[in-house]
Amino acid sequence: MIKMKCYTILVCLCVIGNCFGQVKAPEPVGPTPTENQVRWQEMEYYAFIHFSTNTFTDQEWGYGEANDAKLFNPTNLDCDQWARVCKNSGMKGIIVTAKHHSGFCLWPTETTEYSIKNSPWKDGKGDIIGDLAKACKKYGLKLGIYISPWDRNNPSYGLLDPDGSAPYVKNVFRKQIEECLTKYGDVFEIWFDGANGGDGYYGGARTSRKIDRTTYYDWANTYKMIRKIQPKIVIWNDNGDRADLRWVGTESGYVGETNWSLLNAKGDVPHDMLAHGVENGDSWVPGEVNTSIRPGWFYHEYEDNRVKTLPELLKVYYSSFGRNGTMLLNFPIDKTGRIHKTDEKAALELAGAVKEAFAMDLAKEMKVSASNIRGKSSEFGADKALDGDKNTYWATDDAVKTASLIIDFGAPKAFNRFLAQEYIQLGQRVKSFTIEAFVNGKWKQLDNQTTIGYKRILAFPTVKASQLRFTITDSKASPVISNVSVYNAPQILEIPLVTRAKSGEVTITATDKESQIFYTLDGSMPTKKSKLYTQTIAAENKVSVRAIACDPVSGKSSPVGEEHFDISHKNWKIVGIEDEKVNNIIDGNRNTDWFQPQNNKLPASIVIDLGKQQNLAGFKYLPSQSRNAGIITRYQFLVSSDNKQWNVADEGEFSNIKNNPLWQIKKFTPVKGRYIKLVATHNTQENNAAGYAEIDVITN
Ligand code: FUL
Repeated sequence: MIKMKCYTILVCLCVIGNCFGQVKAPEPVGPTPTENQVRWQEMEYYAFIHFSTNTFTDQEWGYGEANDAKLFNPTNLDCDQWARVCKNSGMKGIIVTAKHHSGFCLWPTETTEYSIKNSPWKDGKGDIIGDLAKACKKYGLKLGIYISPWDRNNPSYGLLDPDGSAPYVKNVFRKQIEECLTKYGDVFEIWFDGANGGDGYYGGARTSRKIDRTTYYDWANTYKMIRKIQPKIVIWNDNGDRADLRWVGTESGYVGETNWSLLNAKGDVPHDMLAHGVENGDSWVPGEVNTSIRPGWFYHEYEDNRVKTLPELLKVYYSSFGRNGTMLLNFPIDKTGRIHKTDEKAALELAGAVKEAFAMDLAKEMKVSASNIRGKSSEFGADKALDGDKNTYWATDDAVKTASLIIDFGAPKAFNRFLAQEYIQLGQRVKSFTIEAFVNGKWKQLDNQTTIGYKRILAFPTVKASQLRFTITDSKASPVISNVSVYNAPQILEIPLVTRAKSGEVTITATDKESQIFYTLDGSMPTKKSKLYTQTIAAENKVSVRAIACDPVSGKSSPVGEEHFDISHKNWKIVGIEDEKVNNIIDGNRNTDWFQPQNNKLPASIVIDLGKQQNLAGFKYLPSQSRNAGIITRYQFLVSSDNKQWNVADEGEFSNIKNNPLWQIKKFTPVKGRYIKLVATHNTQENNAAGYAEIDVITN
């Protein structure tokens, strides 16, 4: 009898509790983010700034040559301009290459003479990190620091004391970190690049030094020091001990559609884990998507017309923000010391397009119902996913791992974007979900995806419907959804693709077959009054093609697509290789490629007969775009008039090509020649493969 009374009392208490929202919140599931990681994730979008001696030597990786310091002399450096552009672009912070691989420091460090102290800029009395810290404060941006562990200039880099400790780590690397983290106020993120190449001018001598990047830097103690100085910081590291953030395995600007903010604390992290995380990982290690607004990380004048277009930047946006990642977009500072106007324009255009796309949340204040609500409590109701409050959420009963939400727009509404967020403080749970539209009396599936995490944004063809159903089809535990929103983003037409075949014929294609294409051949900006593209264009000489795609119905135009072609390959012949497919290297199609025969050893050469003498001022190499193999890292480029007497026109490295396998452009002192020879001496895998998508020349 007493038991019955107790049970009755218990049930009454639950009911009363229920009425007063006393239903317990869900317990966390798996690893959860630290406060620092939540704060970082909510930044969502911030800038990289690459600026160093490389800017003045036109390199991607400086060799650490002492003389380069004397070249560092920006004529109009303005950190306020950097901060203003980033702020106006909607960014929340700036991570600056305080020290890149060359070892050159942008602040008057006590650890080395290889810094702006010994540059002509401000007679060696400048402090760029200090200037940027002030500019960030002025514009309400957070400051981040990139310090390359690899230092191609420092004499002690890579050496060990008899006790096995590393004098470079103790007396240089950690001191540099300490200086940057103690002298410039709060730092939100510190970034340790994973590149540890080998050769450099260590102490002035051109040698190669190899280290084990997982042990040499004694990361555990380095992290301890960092967290003591800056308790609110997050650490990004692609070297050894797991840090707070992970690289996503590419610099192309995307993370996997399936993206768990989880890794295992120990063990290797192959590319697949970088791209997708680990579903049952034991540590919270979210992905940061880093890419440059241009092909390179540092400024190169020849990339002024290769700044990412709006469609390309939007693709990065949806493939980073929209896939539970953050977006770290790089601006290379130009030789004047400012963000180039073309880069600024591109970043502002992206900000405008994003603002327009997400201006109106069609789900806000709409009627919403859920298939299950935790404890039937209003505290976890479906409306909590639509109230715009990041700290309230729709939750289901513990035993309910699949559930759906139906948003009723009242009347048919056009929409093409869906956004969902998990309340990640309770762990990342959702494994798969679908979205459907109620059209003509039945549910039509719009998309079927996997993870959500901090934020997932889906883009799909515009649909008109009175209801949207969001169904979580599988989850590690009861779902906890803090936000769901729906939008109708305006159409952004893809830029037209401009290619030129070996024959010299130029083809311009638009993604949307209904589009009209207008183009110019004189480098001027195309409009709807320009020439209408109806057939291929003969263009055997140097030519600048610019084109736009126009939607005849909406009247909208795409951003400008452009290509600047040098001499055509019409009379080119590859010498001494029977395989017909070798002509893929000069067919003008970046999606075809050719590889040296398997049994060939490096060094391996490609000789091309240009058909007649040319004034050569450089060359271009594009590695295979379909296979991560045979990517040349070190080369020799020779020129000849008779295919007998050869002269070396250029030699060196394609820096960072492993992470950035794009066009490599090399200029050299002009030389006349009819034959060219590209000799591959090393590749990224240090084996004997050499692959090519395209080889081209630069003439003057
Ligand atoms: C890479 C570096 O080698 C590039 O130069 C650039 O700094 C990029 C962000 O990381 O590992």
